[in-house]
Amino acid sequence: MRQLKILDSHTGGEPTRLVVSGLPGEVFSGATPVASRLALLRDRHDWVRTALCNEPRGSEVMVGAALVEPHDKSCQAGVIFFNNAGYLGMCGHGTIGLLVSLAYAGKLQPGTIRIETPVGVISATLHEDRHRVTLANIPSYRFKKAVPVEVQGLGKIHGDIAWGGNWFFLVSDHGLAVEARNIPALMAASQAIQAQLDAQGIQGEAHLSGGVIDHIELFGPPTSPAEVDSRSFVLCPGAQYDRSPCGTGTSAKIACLAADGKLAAGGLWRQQSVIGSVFEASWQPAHEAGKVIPTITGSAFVNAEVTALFDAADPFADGIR
Ligand code: PYC
Repeated sequence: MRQLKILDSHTGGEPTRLVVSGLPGEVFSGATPVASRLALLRDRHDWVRTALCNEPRGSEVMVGAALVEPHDKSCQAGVIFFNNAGYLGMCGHGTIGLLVSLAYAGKLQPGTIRIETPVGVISATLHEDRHRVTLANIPSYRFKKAVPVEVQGLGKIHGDIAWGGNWFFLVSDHGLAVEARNIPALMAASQAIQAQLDAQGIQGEAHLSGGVIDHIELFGPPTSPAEVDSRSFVLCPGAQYDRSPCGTGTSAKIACLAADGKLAAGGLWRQQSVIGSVFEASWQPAHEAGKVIPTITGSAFVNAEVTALFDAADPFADGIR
């Protein structure tokens, strides 16, 4: 019987389901770059994603992570992230979950490792408490500022288009309270914005993940300005919202703050999620002009160690597709 060994964790409330063994050999093997193995996973072995992120074993809130050998010899690990809708370029909360899960499994000691992702090499540091992780993301940047979009129910809103490992549309003038009790309205508004971006062909740069903007961020004032700088709701692909402040989304935010001169290199930004969890963020200049290297710090906790079983007689062993 096919089996996948899994460690589940959550980072600020957002789950990560890490496949630690059982992947198809051609996906796991470091013979080719991680970016090309994302294509192999998607085109030949998509059952891994659907089995873990779709019902009945998973759900639309689940983010999966396939731990693979790196091809880049400077790296100690490779990872491919996915969810119920498809594949992600990078995932910040998932990287934090990855390191904490590896530590739980006895495969990682506190310290820094380099990780090959489909969109570039990142580094990540496991702190001494084995829950806290700081990741240095891929070069992030703002592509366009204050793009106007007419959205039914919201009127004319404006969004920045920024890359933080996925493409984001960052909106502040939506007029909604960014609070947990308002999640249904935030979902509806962000999905309406997403639909307009799709309808009008508003995109990021095509050479990065095809340019498709598939994350919408709605910002609001923090509940406690002494403790955090901003609160956000993040719509992810697959019609779910991020329970964490979203690592790649916070990277996109940092890139916009840096571009606007609102956050100096090395300055601290505390981004709060709609459910109240917090990432601490900062940035350093990247080698490429106009880009920054965001650093994101958060904590994760392992909450299940599971063997996924695939009974040949089960019509939904690979998930409901
Ligand atoms: O933390 O980068 C992130 C993320 C992306 C999608 C869900 N979480």
